[in-house]
Amino acid sequence: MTTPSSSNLVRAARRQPVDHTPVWFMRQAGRSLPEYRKVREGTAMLEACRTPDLVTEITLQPVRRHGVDAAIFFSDIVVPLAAVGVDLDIVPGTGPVVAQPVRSRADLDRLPPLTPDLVPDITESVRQIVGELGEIPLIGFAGAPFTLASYLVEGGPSRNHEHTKALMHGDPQLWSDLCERLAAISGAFLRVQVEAGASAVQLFDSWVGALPLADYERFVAPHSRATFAHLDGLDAPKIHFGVGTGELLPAMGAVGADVVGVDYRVSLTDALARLDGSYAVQGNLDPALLFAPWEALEAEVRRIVEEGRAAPGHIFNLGHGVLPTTDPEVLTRVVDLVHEISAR
Ligand code: 1CP
Repeated sequence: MTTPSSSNLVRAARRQPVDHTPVWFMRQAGRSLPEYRKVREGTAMLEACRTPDLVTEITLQPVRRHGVDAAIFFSDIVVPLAAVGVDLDIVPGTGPVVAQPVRSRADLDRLPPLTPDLVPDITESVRQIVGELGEIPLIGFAGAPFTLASYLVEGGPSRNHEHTKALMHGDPQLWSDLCERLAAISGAFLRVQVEAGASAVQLFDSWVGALPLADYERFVAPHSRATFAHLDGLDAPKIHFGVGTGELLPAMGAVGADVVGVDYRVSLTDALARLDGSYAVQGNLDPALLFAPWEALEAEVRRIVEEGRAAPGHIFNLGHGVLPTTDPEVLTRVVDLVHEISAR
């Protein structure tokens, strides 16, 4: 009998043999789905993330529709920050906006630890989802310290991360103390999800590709490692992903990941050479190619599945999230194609 922990997704993550290449999509739940837009009507994003029946429905929608090999928990990387009391909002069309940016030592007082009693709804949502999913695994997730810090320090989405980099280099001790708190918060958020039944986790360091390797090693890696260490003793493989991280792939694997996410700027073949066979990989179709004619898209999917055969484990995904205007029928067709051409 298949269980979530013996599913193709978990097996690929553990570099074990699979029946077919497992596939899921970052941001598979969300605005590309009419059924998502319908149930979200009239509910703000952060409120939706804290309402178990809504979280359950939205998490399951892409599984029902596309037949993907995993669900990803419907939430946001800033949910645990809001849960510890940070005054922030997710503004439609913009993203997370923080009322008072974190830039001084006194600001750290606004980042107390995340204890499970602050997020009973997360436990309830995960349990409910896992009950509905049966043999399909649920991926829990959190934001990595650098990416969370970038929202807190900048006050919102940022192109250049100038305040973040200025703080990192200008006051390394404050930076380190900030990231230590964020690692504890994110680590606790991951742990709550796994203890409630998530079968794997993904740590998103979406914007860390903005850093050179030396800065990554010095200012980021210890804190991402500390985040993953919160899962010690639990049996859930760890996926680590960021955008534009071609130069950082081995360093990102080394913080404790089982699977390294690869964006579309680096081929899986090149990524595998850089990773030296030590990790499974996830990726890496350019989300913009979902808008190309089917023949062109099909050729790319085939190429990626083919390149993934050389990996010790391959989870098919996009190189970043589904764009909101994507035709969801194309996503379903990609799932079917990946399953068909990778069947063993
Ligand atoms: O009202 C809405 O529908 C808001 C759009 C939206 C959605 C659907 C946001 C705001 N977040 C989410 C859900 C979400 N966020 C998921 C859902 C699960 C799934 O994949 O199906 C996940 C995994 C996230 C994680 C997240 N939030 C990341 C990491 C992933 C990535 O895309 O790199 C990041 C960077 C965020 C911040 C965020 N939240 C929302 C937006 C628009 C953004 C990005 C803003 C920016 O450009 O900085």
